[in-house]
Amino acid sequence: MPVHNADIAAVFEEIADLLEIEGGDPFRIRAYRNGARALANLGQEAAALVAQGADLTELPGIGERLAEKIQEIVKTGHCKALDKMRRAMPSGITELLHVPGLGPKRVGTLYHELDIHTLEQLHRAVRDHRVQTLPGFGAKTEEKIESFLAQYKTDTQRLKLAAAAPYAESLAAFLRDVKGVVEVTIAGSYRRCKETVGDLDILVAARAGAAVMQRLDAYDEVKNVVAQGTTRATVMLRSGLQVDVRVVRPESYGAALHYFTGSRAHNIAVRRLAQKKGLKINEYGVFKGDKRVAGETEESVFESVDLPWIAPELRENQGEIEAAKRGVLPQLIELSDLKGDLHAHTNATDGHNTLKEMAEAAIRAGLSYMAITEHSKHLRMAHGLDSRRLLKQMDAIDQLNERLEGITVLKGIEVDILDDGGLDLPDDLLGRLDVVIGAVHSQFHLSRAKQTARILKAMDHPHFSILAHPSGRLLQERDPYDVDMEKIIRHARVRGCFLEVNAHPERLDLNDSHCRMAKEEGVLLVVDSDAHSTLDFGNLRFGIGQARRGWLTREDVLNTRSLKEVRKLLRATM
Ligand code: DGT
Ligand code: CA
Ligand code: CA
Repeated sequence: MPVHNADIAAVFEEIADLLEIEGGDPFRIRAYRNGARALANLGQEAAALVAQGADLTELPGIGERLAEKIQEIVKTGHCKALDKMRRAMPSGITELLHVPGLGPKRVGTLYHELDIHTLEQLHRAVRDHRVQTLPGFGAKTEEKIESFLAQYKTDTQRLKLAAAAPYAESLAAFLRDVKGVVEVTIAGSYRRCKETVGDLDILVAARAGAAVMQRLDAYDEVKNVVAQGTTRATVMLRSGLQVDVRVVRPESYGAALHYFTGSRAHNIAVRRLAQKKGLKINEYGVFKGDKRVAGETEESVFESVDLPWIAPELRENQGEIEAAKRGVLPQLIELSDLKGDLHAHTNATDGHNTLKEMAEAAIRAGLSYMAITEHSKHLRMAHGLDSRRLLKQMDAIDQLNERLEGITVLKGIEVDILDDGGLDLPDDLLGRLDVVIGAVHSQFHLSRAKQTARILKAMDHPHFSILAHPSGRLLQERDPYDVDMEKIIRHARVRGCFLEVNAHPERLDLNDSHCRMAKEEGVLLVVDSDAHSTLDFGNLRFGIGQARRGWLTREDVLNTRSLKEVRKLLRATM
């Protein structure tokens, strides 16, 4: 049974949650959370490391206790300690943690004070206004919980792209190994790099479907088969992810790929073009009467309606067909175009690795420059830097640059934008840095007018160069703050500063449509990892996916440029 890092991480998260609900030792809780995070970001499968007999305690964030548990989970598929904890708590209590505003501590209160351990019970309690009187709660929290529960069902069924990726890729790899299979592609919203996916759509080219269906049944992660025929199946994975599998003959592969990649709106628009030419497009091919005229490749499908191939990320019927007709499709940016990363943290604040480790990881990620941009002092939770500590880090970076070959480390800061639009560190110090990233980490609930004014004011600061995660959203957790993004984008152009496409899987911020808006306004974007560990550079691919959905080319992105050019452009903002 293949055990993925995400499975082990989920066990650790659940242990931490249960400990915290119980009111357990904070250090132990933190250890499990760090471990979960380290695993989720690990570049390789822990199971493989166990198989090689590697010393797991050498991984960041993994101590003796966690290493033992990883071994146990990989070998047995279970964690006895978790099983025991689950027996001691009502099953499903951790579900409550998905409610915004409810951390393990508050869930503990709900459980101990009102014996609430299901969403149903919670819903009833908020309706009866029994929650607002509990210690640590209030009328506002209660309202928030109620409005969330009202729309709960529709939201949680989708999975973040990065969370779906390991499941999608390992199932695709499994199917590729089946005898007679020619090709496998993960289609649907996954291929279009949407930030969340509702289900996976896996397309298989094979001469006979039955063998594929049989093997699919044997896949260990399949929890149950929802529906199955000889060429199609819908299965539910243990992770809760639903997968549609379709098998087609190789001569239909391109047509099926186009059909199952979607989006629906794009498909309809393409079919309409076909109708005008007296053609019919379906998932089996392009037909003129009964005669198949195309369909083996996607290119042939597009060609049949006189279009060039359109990248999946653009297929949302948002003007891509017109652009294709006019021959002005953008040449989309690729991961390999990135030359540097301008947003990363070290263990001087809330990162996990040292300066040197981060720089070495950036080299391994193929980058030739990177900026270290720690949090500033206002962000106490992250142990943000004050002037003295920043100066010390600047010295350390100078020293590292002298010794280290293969990369240049730039000096930066992710400085807090204060409530009044000021920046959290003195001007003369900011002026000595290579890059100043401004970020909103507080006061998310200001009115639109106030929030916009606050950010515009920060951007006016003489040393401001990049606006970090401009909307402040956390996918499925926190809505973007209310702000006039058009105004911010226009202001960025006037000021000559840049907007970030933060590649963190929970952020993907700016989003696709704002990327496109910025591009049209002539504002350069910066695709950054916001790395907090050496493993996080792997997230850049998701930022690139978002950038591609936003029609961005290499030219639209600052950090595809050489260090020399980037320095010049950054200096112009200072
Ligand atoms: P999701 O799963 O909600 O993240 O979004 P998609 O785009 O993956 O949608 P899904 O899984 O329902 O279907 C996958 C693709 O298959 C979809 O993008 C287009 C195609 N498709 C499915 N059903 C229909 C349909 O009734 N009409 C058309 N034109 N296309 C369809
Ligand atoms: Ca889908
Ligand atoms: Ca589907």
